[in-house]
Amino acid sequence: MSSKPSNVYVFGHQNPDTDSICSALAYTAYKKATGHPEVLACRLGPVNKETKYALDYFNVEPPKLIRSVKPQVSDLHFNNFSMVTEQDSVLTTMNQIIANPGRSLPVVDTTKKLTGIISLPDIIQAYTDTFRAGALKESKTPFANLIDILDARTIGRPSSPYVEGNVYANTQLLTTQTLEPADMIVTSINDTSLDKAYNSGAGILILCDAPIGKTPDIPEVYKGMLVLSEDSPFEVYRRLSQVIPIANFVQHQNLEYFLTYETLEDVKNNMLSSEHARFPVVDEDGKVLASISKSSLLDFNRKKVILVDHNEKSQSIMGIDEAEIVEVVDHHRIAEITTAAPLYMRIEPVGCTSTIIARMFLEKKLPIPRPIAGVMLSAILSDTLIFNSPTCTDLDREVAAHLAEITGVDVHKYGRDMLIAGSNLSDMTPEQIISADRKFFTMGQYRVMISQINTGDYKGIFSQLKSILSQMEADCDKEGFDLAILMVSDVLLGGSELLVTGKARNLVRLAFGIEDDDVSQFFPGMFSRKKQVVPPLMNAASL
Ligand SMILES: [Mn+2]
Repeated sequence: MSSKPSNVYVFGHQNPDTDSICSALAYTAYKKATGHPEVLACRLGPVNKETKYALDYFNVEPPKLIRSVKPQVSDLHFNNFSMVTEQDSVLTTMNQIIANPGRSLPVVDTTKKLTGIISLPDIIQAYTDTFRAGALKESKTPFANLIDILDARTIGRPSSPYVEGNVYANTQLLTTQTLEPADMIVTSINDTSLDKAYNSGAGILILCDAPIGKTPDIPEVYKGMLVLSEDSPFEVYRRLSQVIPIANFVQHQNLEYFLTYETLEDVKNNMLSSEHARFPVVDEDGKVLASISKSSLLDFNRKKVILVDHNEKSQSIMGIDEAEIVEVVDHHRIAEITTAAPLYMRIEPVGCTSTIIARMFLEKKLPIPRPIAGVMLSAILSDTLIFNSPTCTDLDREVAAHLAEITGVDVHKYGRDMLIAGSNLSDMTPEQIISADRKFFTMGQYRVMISQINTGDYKGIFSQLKSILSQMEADCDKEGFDLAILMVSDVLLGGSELLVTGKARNLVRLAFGIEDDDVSQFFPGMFSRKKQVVPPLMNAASL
């Protein structure tokens, strides 16, 4: 329908981190710069605090939040655009219904807004009603319908765009009868008592059996309008009952129609439970675009997607199986991807997707705008924990140095500020800090709870130390635990501070050498609860 190519959605994984958000933005910028205006940066979840810091810092709008790429009504190939207005005649409408499978048509106003639906059973009524003299007038029939359906020539003009008088046959008129100027007489040009019609006072004469190109002699007394038809009076009478507008037969209640954003899955289910066979499609402004039937649902465009920072469907968007993956740019393992058609894939064992995207800009010698350099740099600093992660490569460092030059930021200071913004403990309550990630263990005769929290600012914990410790103690008392430990892991300092409380303090002394009168201690290189905290405690508990 529209010539505008449909969107290609670019997004990272669910629960998006900074790389997923920033790489979607950066890759969209790259695609636009290489001649693909149809790409749209998206995200599958909320922007976390760290990412928000980065976007705000470089003044970049977050990508559009999307929930699903299931095919929608807007992805269908519409091919039936037939619709009528309430002014359209019964005959025109009937012909349109017959020409279009589905036995019904959308009825629209002059702005194409849906006003109702007309179906075959509704319109049949117009054919079975007996024709009365006042039928056209009562139905407010547009004069244009009459001229159109009689395929008539006219001499003179009607005084109103609507039929406002009665319709009579000349043969039924008494010689003495006087009609209104708005009245209409049907007769034949061969009628021997034509004078009676001309003198009746009626303002409109329908002259049947009128040969093409021949104008009848009009008596001077007649000042009205002539409607000339080649057909016989019998045929004209038959059609007159069909010139009335459909307005009175249109259904306005309980309309069944579909909106462009509904999924085809929902549409299919609704169609199955409906007694109708054809349904209008309405856009967000209420305008009718087309109409669809069950068979229309087979012909649709899959949504096109570009995955960044992930390639596993389980980490991707709802409906991914029904979409067309056109590209993947990622730095994770390849797990399970299968596609119907070949695609562009670029997977490199580097620390961050944005490292790959920045390299693509550089390979094509495309200038990198500062905000885009900023978000890519943020992604690299986030994914590599400011180059500290074992996944960080020389390429990440090289690319980051280049992006730092473009943005002019101090990489280490900026990175640290960003990580701290993302893991700011000062706006969390002690309860939130302890319960964010807590696991429970039974160790011999002891019951132990171990919480862990990651931060870029472990020192932030000390301002709340007392209230956190008393919360841990309260939890122990309430739930019958012998020991509570909180691991505050700081990726920048490369280790964890262990906060301990509870009556089984002897376990942490045996396992970690924390003396009974110390409430906390820092352990460089300690990050894993499972590998570095639990086993020594288990050993201590079994002594
Ligand atoms: Mn990543």
